[in-house]
Amino acid sequence: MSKKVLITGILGQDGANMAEYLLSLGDVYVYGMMRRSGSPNYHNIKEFKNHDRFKLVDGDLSDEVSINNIFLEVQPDYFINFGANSFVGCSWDMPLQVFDVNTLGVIRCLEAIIKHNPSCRFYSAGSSEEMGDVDYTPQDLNHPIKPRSPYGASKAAARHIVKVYRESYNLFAIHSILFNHEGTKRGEEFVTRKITKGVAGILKAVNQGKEFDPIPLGNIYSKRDWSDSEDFVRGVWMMLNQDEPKEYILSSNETHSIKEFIEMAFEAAGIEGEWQGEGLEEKYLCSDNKTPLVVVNKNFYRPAEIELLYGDATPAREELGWSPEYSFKDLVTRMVENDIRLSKESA
Ligand code: NDP
Ligand code: GDR
Repeated sequence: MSKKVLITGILGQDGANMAEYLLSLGDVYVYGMMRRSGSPNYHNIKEFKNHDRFKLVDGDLSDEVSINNIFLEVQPDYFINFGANSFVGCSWDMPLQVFDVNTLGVIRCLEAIIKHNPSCRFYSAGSSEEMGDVDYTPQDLNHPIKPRSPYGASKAAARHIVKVYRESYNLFAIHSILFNHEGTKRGEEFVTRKITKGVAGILKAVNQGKEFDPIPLGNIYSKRDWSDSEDFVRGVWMMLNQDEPKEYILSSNETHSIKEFIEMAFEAAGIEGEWQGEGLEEKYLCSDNKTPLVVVNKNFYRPAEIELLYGDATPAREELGWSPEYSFKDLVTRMVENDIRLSKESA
């Protein structure tokens, strides 16, 4: 029998990748929830927006009425919550909105499930930001929850409430920890996309013999465990289709600094660079003519930073049978090539 899947955050990276993956499986109907906007950006869903097994529905995680109405209209078998205010950097500026969407929003989804169909399977995206100032490496599911940002705290609270609802109402409800994952649909404010878009812009300027501004970045020494979002949505679907609602970490089992990402991104574009200076004066220079490609700007520092994230996804690999297709190098190369292609298309 065909399955109906309701996905929040459909215009974002993971929502769009999950919808694309599910539509490719066949016999799955996907309902993508988007919040109202005067000028919605359909870029991430343009390949399947008019697919006959896909439908957009209007709703907002901060609005209980809309979630209930959508749930009743769709009657989903699976409810995947990828909607969130997902940018850590802005979460100090709007902590109440972040908790409303990322934490209370999860409760609103769970309440709709309890009221209307407790057999609906629920997935909500947890984050390595919950781990925070880490005690040991690599981090596994036993690692203490020590968030360093309002965003991390909002996800940690959501993690606890999903567990409470799962145990209290016997729901198939999962909040699993996802380490950083990126890709060609990544939002432009996140550091990886900011770098790859910047690299593409610099390459275009160089090819046209024009001047360019260097990419301004904050802390280039933090380390992240980066994967490809396309690999993760497969893992999430595997988690949702187990016999029991067991939670798994998804990660690459590697960690790399922002500096390494920068080096690999410029290399993918055929631009050779070298580091010079320290602290706020540190720069990545073009090896040929010493023009700055990347500079440090303290405006991009955060009030509190997580210096190292490095996940252990061994249980997901061994028990779920999940394994990623894309390496760190594949990820960076795909993102750079995509942004170079987009920069050629733009005027
Ligand atoms: P994105 O920021 O790309 O997508 C989030 C989506 O949520 C956006 O489409 C946004 O809508 C939507 N949204 C925001 N507020 C609301 C609201 N009030 N009601 C309904 N929808 C809303 O994030 P990702 O796709 O990268 O991440 C998906 C999920 O995974 C998020 O929960 C994120 O916190 C979590 N996560 C992500 C990781 C990563 O590295 N990508 C790692 C760990 C967890 P709009 O398009 O209108 O802005
Ligand atoms: P993160 O991703 O905070 O890990 O959250 P982000 O790309 O924003 O930052 C990663 C690291 O890069 C440093 N950094 C910069 N970050 C941004 N955005 N812009 C800059 O200019 C810059 N310069 C340096 C940051 O300080 C940080 O150390 C992502 C999101 O997808 C969350 O939703 C998700 O939960 C976590 O990953 C896991």
